[in-house]
Amino acid sequence: MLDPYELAVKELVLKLEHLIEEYRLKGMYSPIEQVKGRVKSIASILEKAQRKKIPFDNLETEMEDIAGIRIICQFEEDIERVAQILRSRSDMTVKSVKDYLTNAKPSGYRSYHLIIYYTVETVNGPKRLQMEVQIRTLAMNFWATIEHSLQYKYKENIPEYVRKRLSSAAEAIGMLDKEMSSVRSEIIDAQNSSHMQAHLVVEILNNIQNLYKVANKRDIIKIQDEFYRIYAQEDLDQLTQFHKELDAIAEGYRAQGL
Ligand code: 0O2
Repeated sequence: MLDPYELAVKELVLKLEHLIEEYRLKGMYSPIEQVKGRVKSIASILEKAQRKKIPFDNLETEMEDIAGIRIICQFEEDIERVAQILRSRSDMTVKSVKDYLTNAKPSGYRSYHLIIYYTVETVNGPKRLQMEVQIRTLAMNFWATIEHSLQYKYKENIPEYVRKRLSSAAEAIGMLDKEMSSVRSEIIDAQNSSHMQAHLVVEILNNIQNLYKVANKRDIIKIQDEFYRIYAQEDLDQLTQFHKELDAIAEGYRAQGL
């Protein structure tokens, strides 16, 4: 029974990781920072079925989180953006939403959950499954991971003093997310510049490597030295300009070759 769920998790993680790559290759900020996925363990499925009195035959319809995807964002604003991206995708349909951002759980848990329908191809043809997608910030995830690990130890009976600490930690996490949001645009600018710089450097080095096949060695060494000089200045504009000039030089050699 769990096989199609394994496939669904693998597919969605791959697709969403590819989305992150696409944003980065285009020099754009990715609202998704990390993606994780899991199929619920059999022990956990049985425990939940017992707790919620779900008959075995109804597991697939009544247990919505047999397959789960967790999307981690840097900023709280990214969560809504990611939810929009998922809503607009043609490979899934949103069944329902649980907004624990505006309505945090009494424990302090905050996250945005979507239950989606997703179809996988199996040897018996297409199979439509339900999956739970949890979207939260890095900070919210930190809190939820720690709190979840305590649930294993204490089950329902987390001691009062620990519960209080967790509750104030949840408030601190909320404030941290707000603080980070207030400098979001500066952080995004800095991250975009650093991704763009890394991308430009790779392109320039590829160009120089290609020039080795066609240009004379003395010219290439001059170009290489110029690259080192500009690279050391850590100036994105100069690097962009150098990249353009190098493109023109490479084009010149290509034309000569024709
Ligand atoms: P797992 O796989 O161990 O994470 P529930 O009745 O609360 O068990 P329900 O009604 O199916 O679950 O939906 P809900 O409340 O949206 O919870 C679904 C999942 O959200 C949980 O999965 C957790 O992963 C996460 N979650 C919900 N509440 C909390 C919370 O207070 N703390 C933490 N850390 N996570 C929470 P499971 O079933 O616990 O399984």
